[in-house]
Amino acid sequence: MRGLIITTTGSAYRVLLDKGETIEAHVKGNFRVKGIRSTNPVAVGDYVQVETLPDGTNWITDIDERRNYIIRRSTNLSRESHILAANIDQVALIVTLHHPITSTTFIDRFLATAEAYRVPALLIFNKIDLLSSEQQQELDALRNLYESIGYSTLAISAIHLSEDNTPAHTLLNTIAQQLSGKVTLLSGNSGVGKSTILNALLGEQVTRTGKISDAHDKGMHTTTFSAMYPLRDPLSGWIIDTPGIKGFGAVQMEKEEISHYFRELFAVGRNCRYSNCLHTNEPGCAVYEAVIQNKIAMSRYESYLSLLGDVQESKYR
Ligand SMILES: Nc1nc2c(ncn2[C@@H]2O[C@H](COP(=O)(O)OP(=O)(O)O)[C@@H](O)[C@H]2O)c(=O)[nH]1
Ligand SMILES: [Mg+2]
Ligand SMILES: [Zn+2]
Repeated sequence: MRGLIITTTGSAYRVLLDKGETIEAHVKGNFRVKGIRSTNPVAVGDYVQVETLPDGTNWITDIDERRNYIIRRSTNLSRESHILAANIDQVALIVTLHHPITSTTFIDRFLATAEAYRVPALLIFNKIDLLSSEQQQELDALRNLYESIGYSTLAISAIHLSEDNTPAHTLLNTIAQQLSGKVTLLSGNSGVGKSTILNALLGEQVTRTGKISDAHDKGMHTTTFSAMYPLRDPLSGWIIDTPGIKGFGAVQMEKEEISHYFRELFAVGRNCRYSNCLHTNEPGCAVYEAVIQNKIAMSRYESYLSLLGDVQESKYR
C-alpha cells in the first residue's frame, strides 16, 4: 500500500493511504535511507510503502524519492540531522514587529536558507492590530523592501481572521489563495501566531494557541511532533506545522556562496572586480557601493555579514 506521512511523533507515524484511509505505521530500527544521516528515517510529507503483518501491525518498508527535504542539525557541529519535512512547495514565515519582535536578521537568515533549499518563501506579517503608527510605517517599509527583492508578503491580524463577512475574512481568502494547491511549511518564532493562523485556516481547533502551547512546545525537544493538515474544500493543498522549531536550521554553506542566497546581493555582485569577492571591504566591490548608495538595504547587508561571520567562525572552531 502506498501513502503519505501526515503525522510523526517519534516512534509512530500516521499514514494517509492512497485509498483515503488513515492508519498508524512503524519503522524498523534498521531502516535507513541511503545517503542521509538522520535521527528520523521518515518525515511528514514523505510518500511511503506500507505492509501489514498477520498480527495487524503496519510497517513502512520503502520510501519514494524526495523532491526536497528540510533538515535541522542537532547541533551546529553535529553531522547528525533531523528531517523536518519532505516534498514541500513553499515556506511561509510568520513575522511580528511587536510582541514579539522578529528581527530582520532572523527573517533574512530564514530567506537565505529557503533560497539554499530552492524553496519559495512567503512572508506573513501578523498582529498588525497591535502596531503604533510608527510601527505601521516600519511594516510598510519592510513589505516594500521584501516585495522589491521578489518575495510575496501579506499583512494580517490572525485573531480577526475567522470572523465572517469582514475585510479580514476576505484576507483569509487571500492567504488561502497563496496556499491552495501547495504543500506549505509554516514557520516563525514562538508566539507570532502560527497556531492561531492554522486554526483560522482549518476552521477548527487543531492546535492549541498561547501559553499552553508554548509550555507544550518546550517539552517537545526530544520527541518532535510534526503534522500536515489538509486545507478545506474547495482549496487543495496542505499546511505543515512543526511546533517548537523556529526556522529550518542552517544549511551547510560555503562562505563564497552565501551572497547567492541574498537575491539582490547576488544580482549586483556580478559587477564586483573580483569574482570571489566576499563583499566586505574588497576594492571595486559593487555590493558595498550599492549599500552606500542605498540601492541595497543596510539591514539586508548586515544580515549577510552576520551569516558570513558565523560561517567563517565555524570554520575555525
Ligand atoms: N493582538 C493579536 N494577538 C494575536 C494575533 N494572532 C495571535 N495572537 C495571540 O498571540 C498569542 C500567541 O499565538 P499562537 O498562535 O499560540 O502563536 P504560536 O506560538 O506561533 O503558535 C496568543 O495569545 C494569540 O491569541 C493577532 O493578530 N493579534
Ligand atoms: Mg503554536
Ligand atoms: Zn563584492
